[in-house]
Amino acid sequence: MSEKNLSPIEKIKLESDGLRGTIVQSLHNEVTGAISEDDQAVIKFHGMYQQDDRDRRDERAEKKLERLYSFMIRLRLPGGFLTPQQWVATHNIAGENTTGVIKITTRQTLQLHGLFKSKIKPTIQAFNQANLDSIATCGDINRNVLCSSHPKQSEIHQEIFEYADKISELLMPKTRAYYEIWLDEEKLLDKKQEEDPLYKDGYLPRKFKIAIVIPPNNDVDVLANDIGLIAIIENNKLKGFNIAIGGGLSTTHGNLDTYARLASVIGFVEPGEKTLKSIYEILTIQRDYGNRSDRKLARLKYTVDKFGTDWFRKELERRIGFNLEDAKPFTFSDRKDYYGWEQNHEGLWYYTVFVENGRILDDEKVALKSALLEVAKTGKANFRFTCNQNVILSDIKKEDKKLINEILEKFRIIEHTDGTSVIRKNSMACVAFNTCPLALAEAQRYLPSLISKIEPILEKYQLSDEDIIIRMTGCPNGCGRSYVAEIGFVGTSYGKYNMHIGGDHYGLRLNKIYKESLDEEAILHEIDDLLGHFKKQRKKKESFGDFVVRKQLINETVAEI
Ligand code: SRM
Ligand code: SF4
Repeated sequence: MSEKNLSPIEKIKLESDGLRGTIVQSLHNEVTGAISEDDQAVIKFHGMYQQDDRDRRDERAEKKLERLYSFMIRLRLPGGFLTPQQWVATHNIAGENTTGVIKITTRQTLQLHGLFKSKIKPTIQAFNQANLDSIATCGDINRNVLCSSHPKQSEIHQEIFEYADKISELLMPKTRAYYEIWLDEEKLLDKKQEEDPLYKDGYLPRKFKIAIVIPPNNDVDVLANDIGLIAIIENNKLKGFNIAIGGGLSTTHGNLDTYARLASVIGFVEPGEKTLKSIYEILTIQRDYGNRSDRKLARLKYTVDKFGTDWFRKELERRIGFNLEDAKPFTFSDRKDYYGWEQNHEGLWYYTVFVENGRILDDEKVALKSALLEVAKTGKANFRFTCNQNVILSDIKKEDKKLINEILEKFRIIEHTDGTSVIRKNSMACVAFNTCPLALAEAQRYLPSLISKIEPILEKYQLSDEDIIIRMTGCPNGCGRSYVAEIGFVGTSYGKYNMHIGGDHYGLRLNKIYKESLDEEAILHEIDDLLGHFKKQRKKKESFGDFVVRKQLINETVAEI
C-alpha cells in the first residue's frame, strides 16, 4: 500500500521508534496533564488510554481550565487469574493512585481509572513488583487472551487454561519500550535485539482478540473474537481446538459498511505446537492483508469477508505447512456464570460473586471491596475474573471454606449475590460515562436503575425467574457485547438507545435493531409490550430471544459453525 493511503495511526506506529514515541518527554511536560496526540496512540500499546472526566468538562471550560486529564490502565491477565497477594497489591494501588474503583472488564481483566500522568510510572512499578503488567492490553496488537474461567467446567480445565498464557506470551511484542520507559531498564544499544518478526514496525492494522471456550458453557462469547478456539474434549482428553475466525461486534451509526459478525469455524487443529502455529499465522495473514487505510474496516472480520473463508483457510494452510482437519461437533448449552458455591472434581471450592457491571467498590448496597480484601488477606483463595464481569473466589481447600464463607457472610456478599434478581445477574454494561471518550449515552451508571424498572414488569407477567440476557453499551462499539444479547441497548445520544432483540442463550446468534433511539419511557413501554406477548404466546421452555425470532420481529443471523 502506498504511504499516502495509510491511516494516520499507521504512520505514528511506523515512526514510533519501537513504541517509544516521545512518551518520556510528554511525561516531563508539567504544563499539561495530557500527553501529545501521537503519544496517546503509542501509549495504548503499553496498556493505557488518555481520558478526561466528561462530567466536569463544562465546569472546567467555564473556568478556562484544561480538561481534567487522567489515564485508564488495563492489566494483562490471560484467563483472568490473580493470586490473593496480587489482589491485595491491586487494591492498594487502586486506592493510592486512582479513583479507587476496580473495574472487571468484559474481557476478564481489571481496569483502574483516574490515574494522573505523574502517577503512571509509580503505578506500573508497583504492578511490576506484584508480577503484573499492562503490556499490549490496548493498541493494534493481540489483547488479553480469554479462557472459560470456572474450573468446574472441565476436569482438564487447567491444561486448557494454560493456553491463554502460552498464546499471550507467543504474541507479545518484542520491543523493550515498556521496560525502558516505566521500569528504567537500560536503553538497548543494538535495536536489532528487538526486531519483531510478527508485528514488524507497523503492528497489526487493528486490535486483535482471542478467546478459548470450554463447551458447553460459552461464558467467554467465543464467536465475538477475531480468533475463537473451541476446546474439543473426548474422555477427559484435550483432542484439540476448532478454530473460528473473524468475530467482532463493533458498528458505526450511519456507516453501512460496518457490521457485527460472529466468527466462522474454519477447521480443527491438534493441541500444542500446531495450535500455536495456526494462531500465529492467522495474525500474519491479518498483518499482511488487513486494511491499513480505513480503521473502521480494519478488523479481521472485514479481511475474512473480503477474501472469503475458503481462501483464508488455504492461505493459512500454506503458511503453517499442514492441513486443518474438518471441524469437530460441539454444543453450547449456556453462556453464564455459576453464582454461589460450586465444587470441582478435585474437591476444591469456588464462590462466584455477583459484581454489578464489574465495579468493585464499597457502596450503600454492599462493601464488596472491603470483603474481597479480607478474603485476599487470608491467602486462601485465588481470584478468577469472568467475561460476565464477575469474580470467582477460587481453589479454596475444604478446610478453608468455612473461613471464607464467614467473611462473605460478615460482609453480606452471600445475601447480595443470592438476593439479586435473575435479570440483573444476566445483565452487563460497558463503562461509558464519565470516562469513555466515545460514549454517546450512559451505560454502567444507568443500566442498574433501568433494571429496577424492568423488574416489576417481569413480576407482573410472572417472568422473574426467566433467564433473559440484557446488555447495554453507550455507543455502537459493543464493549458490553450488546449485539449478542437477547435484549441489547446501544446508545445513540444522551438518554437514547437503539433497542436490539433476538440474541440466543449461547452466543450463536446476533440480535437485530427492533426500535431506534428510544428514551426510558419508550424502552419500558416496548419491554412491557414484548414481555406481555412472550408470556401469552411463548412455547414451552422457549427463550425470549428464540420467541422474537419465531415471531419474526427481527430477521435471524446465525453463526457459521
Ligand atoms: Fe471496548 C474502545 C472499554 C470490551 C469494542 N473500549 C474502548 C475504549 C478504550 C474507548 C476508547 O477507545 O477510548 C473504552 C474505555 C472505556 C473506559 O473508560 O474504561 C472501552 N471495552 C471496554 C471495556 C472496559 C468495557 C467494559 O465495561 O468491560 C472492555 C475492556 C476489555 C478488555 O479488558 O480488554 C471492552 N470493546 C470490548 C468488546 C467486548 C469483547 O471484546 O468481548 C468489544 C466488542 C468486540 C469487538 O472488539 O468487536 C469492544 N472498544 C471496542 C471498540 C470497537 C472496535 C472496532 O472493531 O471498531 C472500540 C473503539 C475502537 O477501538 O476504536 C473500543
Ligand atoms: Fe465506550 Fe462505546 Fe465501549 Fe461503551 S461501547 S465503553 S461507550 S467505546
